[in-house]
Amino acid sequence: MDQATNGSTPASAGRAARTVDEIREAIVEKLKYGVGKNAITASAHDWFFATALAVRDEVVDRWIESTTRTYRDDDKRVYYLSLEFLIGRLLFDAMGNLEMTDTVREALAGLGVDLDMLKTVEPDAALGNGGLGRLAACFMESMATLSIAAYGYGIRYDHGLFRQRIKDGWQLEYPEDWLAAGNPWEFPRLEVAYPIGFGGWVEALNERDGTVRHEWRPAETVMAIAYDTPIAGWRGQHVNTLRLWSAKAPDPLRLDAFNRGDHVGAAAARVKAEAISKVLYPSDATPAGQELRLRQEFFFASASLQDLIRRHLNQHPKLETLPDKVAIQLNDTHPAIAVAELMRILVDIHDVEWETAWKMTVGTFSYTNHTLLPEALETWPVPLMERLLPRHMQIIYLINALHLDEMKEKGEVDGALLSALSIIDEAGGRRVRMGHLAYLGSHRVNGVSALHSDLMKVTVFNDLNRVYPGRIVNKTNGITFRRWLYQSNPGLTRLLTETIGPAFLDDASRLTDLIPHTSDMAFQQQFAAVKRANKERLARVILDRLEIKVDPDALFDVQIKRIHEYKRQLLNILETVAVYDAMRAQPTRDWIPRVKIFAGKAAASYAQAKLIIKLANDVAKVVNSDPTLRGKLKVVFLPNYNVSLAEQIIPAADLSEQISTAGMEASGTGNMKFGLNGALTIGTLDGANVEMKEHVGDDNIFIFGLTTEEVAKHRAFGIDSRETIAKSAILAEVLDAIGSGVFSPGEPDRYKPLVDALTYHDYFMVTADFESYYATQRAVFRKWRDKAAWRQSAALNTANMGWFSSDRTISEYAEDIWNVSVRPPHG
Ligand code: GPQ
Repeated sequence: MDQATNGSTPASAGRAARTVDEIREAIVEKLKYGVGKNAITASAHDWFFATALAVRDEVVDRWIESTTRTYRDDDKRVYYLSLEFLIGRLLFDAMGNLEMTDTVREALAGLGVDLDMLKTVEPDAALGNGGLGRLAACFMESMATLSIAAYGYGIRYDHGLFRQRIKDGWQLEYPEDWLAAGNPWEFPRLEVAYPIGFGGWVEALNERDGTVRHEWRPAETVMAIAYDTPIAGWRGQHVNTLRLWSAKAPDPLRLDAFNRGDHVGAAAARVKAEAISKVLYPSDATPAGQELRLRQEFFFASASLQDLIRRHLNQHPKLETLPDKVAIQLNDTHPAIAVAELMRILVDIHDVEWETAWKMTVGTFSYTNHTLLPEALETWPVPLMERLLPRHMQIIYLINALHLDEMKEKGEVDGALLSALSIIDEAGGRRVRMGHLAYLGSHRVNGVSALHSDLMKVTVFNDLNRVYPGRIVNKTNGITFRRWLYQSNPGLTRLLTETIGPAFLDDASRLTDLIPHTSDMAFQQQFAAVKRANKERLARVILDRLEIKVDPDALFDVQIKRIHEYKRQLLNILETVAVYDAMRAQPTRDWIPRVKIFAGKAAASYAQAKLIIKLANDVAKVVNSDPTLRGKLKVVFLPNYNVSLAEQIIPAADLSEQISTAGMEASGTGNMKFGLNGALTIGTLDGANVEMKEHVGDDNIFIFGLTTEEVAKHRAFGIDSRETIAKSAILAEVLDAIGSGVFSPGEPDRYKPLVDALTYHDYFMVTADFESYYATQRAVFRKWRDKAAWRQSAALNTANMGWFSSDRTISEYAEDIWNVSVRPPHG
């Protein structure tokens, strides 16, 4: 791919690129002195490690340069605080961005080692659940690409998102162990350690000048230890740091207990302290789980603030310049406690006067909201906050009192309005609304698509938006094209470079240069050949993993994402069953061969979502073994969905399913990845689908279903759908089949919870949208039959997806929110 980008071996950042011989030598040296092996004893993993270390050296040179430059130029720094970074594998990211993939491949080939085999050895860093975490990873890459001096701050979980196995169609969760064989990318900074307090009490000290100073005396302390991973931008022109915190007990052992023979008890305090960075998203089904989650949030927020303030004071005499030199982005409310923690640090530790401190805080923070779903909006019980973070609770009360006083002064006297504006939710047990805290503590609050940002203003933040107008802005999400096009689809990247030249590699908006070519038959054929090759590759993966044979000429219809009722995998399954019924009824019609591909994880405690996975697998079992279909329909559920699997599936997709209930998907980012790789979208007018439709044009996207307003009306009217079902013969037959055990022989009641939910309280409007979805799927087929029309639309999706580059998104954050300048990459 590097050769495709440039023709000759490129020289990044003004340095001479390493030759094949030099890289080979470097790898062999790393194998010997970094890993302690030689070519005879080395395993695949050893080769991976040696290669990663050799590549890492190249990154580190640029990393140190970038850090030095930032310091020298006194650049403003951006801190992205996120409880999730779903970064996936890093070897191809680093090699690709340093434009050394082909060189490394050749160097390894000379040693008899296959680079593509090494790729599969690297574990997937799954420090995130889904879109929110992957967005943070794309943003890290784009911030480096645009030479923004940025740090990612998060938690170094020992165990990322669980590994999913499908047994008899059911999801089983197993611990994931990404660090088991070591991590070549990280630099432990054991000396960068901050104490993080929990519990205890607050001491009020009377000062001589009559004021009162508060000092928090925590009962418990956990140390936060830094681990740094360099993140290189495109063409290696800038490298940033992802700093992840690991929890460590201040004392390794209670020696007295150990000597008494209590060998387990001696380690108890340590186990409790270190639980903080043990696992991503501990289940919050229990009070202990909830408390651990809050401890995680405070742990990483406090460590990050201590670290960035130390860095600021190292370089600047005054703390007051913080908002000029530092921007902190809160990725959802998970780090929102940082608002109170910064106030504590400023007021209690650095003696900054309250009002000044508050202005500094608001000037420094901004907050991104990623959902309107009420159950996902974080609130913490006041008693828990008081026990775990007593000083922060006081500070939150004071922020709230001053805020409500100001509102009263402005003439807001209505009790109901004031309680809506309050940080404390008084209804049903007192709770702290973290969204309100984040909103008040930020100068900008953003949504992640135009529709979502608009809805924020009329739903969750309706009242706050009225009293603080102009604070909410929109920043439609984006994806990094380096991973989601250049790396994952080298065939298409090569074709694009040959067709329109390499300008789009640095400036995604130049993809529109492709538009005139999309009607050219020869180009269409080349475009289709790339897709076909990607589909053959995916067909092999499916055969290897599931022993299911799929036809690469079939329409690959794909829905891959977290399993959730609002994302409506169920709607897709219902349509699959409808097609199955139709095929069985008329087996000799000229059915278009189709493969339905699903992948995704359900939260371990989400029973309904796990049942949807089981249904997809049960339908697959029945459909795939039915000889009357003659292979014209196949259903595939690929287990253990993760970033690497997405990289294999997306380039092979023809149809992208983005079918959430309108108003419920904040943005979606998978939708953009599919469009970029030349899949057509079937989707609702939800999240960023709305903007994708504007960019690709109505003829190149399949839109169906209720709009947000219609969903609201329907819900107000009632969600009993018996009448809707009765009106649709197809839907009635499908539900009857599922409800009577066609897919669960021997256990006809297995799917009763799903069928009942759809029939009596269809909150997600699956039945209401079924007919429209079914009809639109037929329109998909009509277009598919017209090869030229389909190919042109597919290519137009690629051509018009440039705006959805995360470089565009990050440029907007830089200008409107962070007030930093960007330096685009250049070849
Ligand atoms: N999102 Cl609140 C998550 O992945 N996890 C979360 O906890 C929340 C949101 C997603 C959201 O559902 C998608 O629509 C967005 O595209 C994505 O965040 C990034 O903004």
